Amino acid sequence: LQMVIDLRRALERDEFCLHYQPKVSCVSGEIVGFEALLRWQHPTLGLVPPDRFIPLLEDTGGIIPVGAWVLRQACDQAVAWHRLGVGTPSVAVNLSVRQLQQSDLVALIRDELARSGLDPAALELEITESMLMHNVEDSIATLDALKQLGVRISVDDFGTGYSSLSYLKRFPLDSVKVDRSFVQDIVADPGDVSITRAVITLAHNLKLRVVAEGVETEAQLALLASNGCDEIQGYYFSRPIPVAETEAMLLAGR
Ligand code: G
Ligand code: G
Ligand code: NA
Ligand code: MN
Repeated sequence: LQMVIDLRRALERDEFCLHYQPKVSCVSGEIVGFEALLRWQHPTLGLVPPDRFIPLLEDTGGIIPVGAWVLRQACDQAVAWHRLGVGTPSVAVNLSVRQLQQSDLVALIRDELARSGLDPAALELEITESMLMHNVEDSIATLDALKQLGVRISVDDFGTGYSSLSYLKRFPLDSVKVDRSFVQDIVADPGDVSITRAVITLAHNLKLRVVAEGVETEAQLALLASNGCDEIQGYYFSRPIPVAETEAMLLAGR
């Protein structure tokens, strides 16, 4: 597969970049952080969407060096945001299951924090619910070690797996991201409102913040905010955008 060959060279050819999507406080309306999302600018195919190449990176093990690159870029970018003097937005990095199993993951993250000088509390690691459940005891051990670095940990795509929130109590978590499949129909579907409200209540009882993903309309935002959701992410506020636009957005105070 030509794409696998191209993907192997993409890192050294500097073809990856990160786009960033803001997370916004439901209370203040301010940007509290950005999620880093990997993009591949292929020399002839153009911008390849992540769902076409991230599974390939995971299968080939390429996600280990690329994931390290993402982490480095994201830490440096968060330091750059802080230097703008407009608050302290956090940066969220997605981890793949391979990275979570990587024996030197904790050392890698510790080293990147030290190298970049980023406040560990400004780095958030997003781990999907299904990844956590893949190997529970190992996940707990790794997350405990990561947590000791002072970083924050978020459960991504929450609600799509089989775990219950009470089960999640075993992991040292800071927030849950309600999957966008629940947010999508929240205005029309009372069932999805009930689920989301229950998730928010339980998460708060466990001292976890709640982020809703995929918010596209004002009506969705209003419903989430009135039910106590802490933060939102989605096209309603902004699509994932290139670095230069994040800086302009922060400087504009929006
Ligand atoms: O914007 P979007 O199409 O970028 O992202 C698609 C999927 O790719 C999401 O599920 C997201 O979690 C995943 N993804 C994006 N960037 C990264 C990354 O840097 N590492 C990993 N492991 N997954 C990523
Ligand atoms: O799995 P993860 O939560 O990391 O996925 C993030 C993905 O969701 C990215 O592909 C991103 O582009 C996409 N996304 C972000 N906001 C919205 C939104 O409001 N609507 C839709 N449909 N997708 C979104
Ligand atoms: Na994510
Ligand atoms: Mn998600």
